[in-house]
Amino acid sequence: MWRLKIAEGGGNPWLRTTNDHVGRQVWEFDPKLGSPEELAEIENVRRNFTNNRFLKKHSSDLMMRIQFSKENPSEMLLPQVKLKEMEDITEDHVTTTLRRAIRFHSTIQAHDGHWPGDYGGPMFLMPGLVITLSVTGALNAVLSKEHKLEMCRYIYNHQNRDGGWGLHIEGPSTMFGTVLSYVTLRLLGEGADDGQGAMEKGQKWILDHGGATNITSWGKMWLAVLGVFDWSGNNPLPPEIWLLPYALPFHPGRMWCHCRMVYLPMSYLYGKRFVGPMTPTVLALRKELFSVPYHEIDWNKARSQCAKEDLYYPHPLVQDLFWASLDKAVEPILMRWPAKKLREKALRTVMEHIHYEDENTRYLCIGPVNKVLNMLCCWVEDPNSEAFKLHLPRIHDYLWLAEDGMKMQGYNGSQLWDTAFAVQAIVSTNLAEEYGPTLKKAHGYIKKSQVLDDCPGNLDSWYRHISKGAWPFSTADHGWPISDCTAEGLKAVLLLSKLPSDIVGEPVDAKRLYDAVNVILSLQNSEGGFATYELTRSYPWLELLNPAETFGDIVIDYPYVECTSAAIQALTSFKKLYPGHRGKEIEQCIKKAAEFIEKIQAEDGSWYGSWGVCFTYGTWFGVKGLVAAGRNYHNCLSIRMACDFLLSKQLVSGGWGESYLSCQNKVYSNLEDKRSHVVNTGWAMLALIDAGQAERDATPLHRAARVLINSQMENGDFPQEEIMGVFNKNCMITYAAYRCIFPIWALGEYRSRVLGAQ
Ligand code: LAN
Repeated sequence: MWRLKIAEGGGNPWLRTTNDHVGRQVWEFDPKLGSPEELAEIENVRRNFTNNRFLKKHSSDLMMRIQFSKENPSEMLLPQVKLKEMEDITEDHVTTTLRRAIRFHSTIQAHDGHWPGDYGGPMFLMPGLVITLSVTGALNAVLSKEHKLEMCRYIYNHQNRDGGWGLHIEGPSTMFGTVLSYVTLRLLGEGADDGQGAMEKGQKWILDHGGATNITSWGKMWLAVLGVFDWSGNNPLPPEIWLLPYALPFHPGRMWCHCRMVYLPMSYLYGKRFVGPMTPTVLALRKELFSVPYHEIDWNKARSQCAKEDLYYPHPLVQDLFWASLDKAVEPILMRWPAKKLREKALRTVMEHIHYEDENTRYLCIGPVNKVLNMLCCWVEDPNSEAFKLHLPRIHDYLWLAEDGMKMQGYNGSQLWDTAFAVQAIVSTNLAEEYGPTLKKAHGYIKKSQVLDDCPGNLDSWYRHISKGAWPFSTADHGWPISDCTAEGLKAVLLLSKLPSDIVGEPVDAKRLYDAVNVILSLQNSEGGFATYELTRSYPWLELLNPAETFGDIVIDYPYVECTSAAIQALTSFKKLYPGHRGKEIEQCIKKAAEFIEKIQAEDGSWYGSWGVCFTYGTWFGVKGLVAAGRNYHNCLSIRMACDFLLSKQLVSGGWGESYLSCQNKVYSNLEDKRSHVVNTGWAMLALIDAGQAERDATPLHRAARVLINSQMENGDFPQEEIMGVFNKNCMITYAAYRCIFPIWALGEYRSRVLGAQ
């Protein structure tokens, strides 16, 4: 049976850690575990998922729930509340729902204090891992047959009816998703003819849509590495770009760190034209993926081809001209003596940056894409290197198991983020003292996850911002500082510091809070907004050079409403408790940040959320930031407009339900059949409560609270509905903990601020 292990390194000498692996979550298979009943229960949830997979594309994180319900059985359950149509909500209804919800949520807290959970969603991540493991010959050493079985299960479970696969689990089929999923299944041992028709349907989708020459640029790169696409069919990514002066606006050091960190190893592989070993599967794939014989493919044309299903950000003409000139004029020179010397130097520089990133994330790397690319580069540099060995055990940090199978996650987890939110949600209910042990453990997790030092060396030469005092999104070992994670972490510990320490544990040292404040202040851009990990270092026109057809807004780190609002909220809470520390600067910062938020509000009163779906998320942050900065319904037009906007989107049912299409199209879109969603309903309620809706007309809040109360399931959990996270405008990502956190938080505020319960 599979087991989720928390905060363990298993004594592996190739695992580095700064804090005893706190936050680490790894699934391991132990054939000795599991009674026949337990195994039958697991089979049952798997079967249910598969049978309903076209109706409900999102799994419900049941493997973890089954395990935790055994490890932390919940005490007596209070009776479930179901409100009848005409029945008024009483404080009792809300309190009972909250107690049941928090009790349930406490049973899925890990012993190190964080809330583990599924952070899957994108379908293009696992292929990179499997291709890397295949070409380095490490596939069988890293993945057991149970791993492979679960990975195949996952891919089959997410095949669309038309035979293709999407960019993410809920998306329509794309060439990127389909070719990479198909290739992954083949590398995991599936035949082109699997006997069930799934592989044939996948192949048919590919050929019907013009074959794999139509895959996106990232797909072309992966296929080239595997040996099923010629490197000349890829646009050039010369590593020499790293040798240019930083003053140039397109220097990679100025790019968004995720973009920079992905193109760094890609430029190494391109510069080397690395191709893995020819195997029978590789040769077979050359036949399966294209509609013309492999040797007849026009690679020069292939460079700029892309299926229309994949085109979210079509290359502007200037970009294609740029690639053509690099390909025809620059690259041929760089490949020959004497410029070849420069190439060698550039490749060495690139490798130095790769090693620096590996070392400073304990081989987790900033994300799943550069994790596997860096690992591959380390192997290409030296197959027997220590670096490669250090990479291997960290693969498991990215793999998650649910009833739909094993997936690769978008990060090594969302540990700190979910824990900081869960704390705020529980404290909002005014029932915090009933949940001392849960809060104390969570407090411990947040304390142990703060980043205590900057990266080593001269930060400028590594293009790194300071980290000391920051909170990461996942674990301290990952260690990349993020503006809003720092802010949410700080908000959570400040809230906890106001509760009795014998209940929630000792507060964080003031010195450490000052460090966090320092990080936040250092991340404000001159126009007042906050980006994600770093300051905005270049201009939006650089997006013209975004080569990734499936993603928007990836080239630079833009300021966002979420990050800016979180910074304001954290700084205002801090200022109240520590008025003497950098008071003037903090005040200035908040003022400019609030003005920025007002400036980026849309005409209809909404804010576009870039990291959650979408206008309900953005508007929650917009309102919350402005209210924290001292504005209110009466003195601020922005807040009034935001309330009108949210109220205009409330569904007849009383809830809100927003589709991922909002993100792509930047137009508010309801879920199909106008279904409501507990997470959107939570966000909208939180925004309205913050904006003082209760004083004007509490009816919309009562109606929304009713939806949340009635959605609660028998065991206190809430249902997993549609996917609620997003990145780069077009790719969705799972936030499994949100379905508990936001109903608790919204009902918590509703209880304490609308019903006025103490
Ligand atoms: C994340 C996860 C966390 C998220 C929040 C903190 C929630 C947000 O408020 C700021 C942006 C941030 C840090 C974020 C950025 C984009 C990430 C890193 C991700 C959504 C997780 C995965 C995604 C990453 C880019 C996926 C890899 C794909 C590439 C296109 C490189």
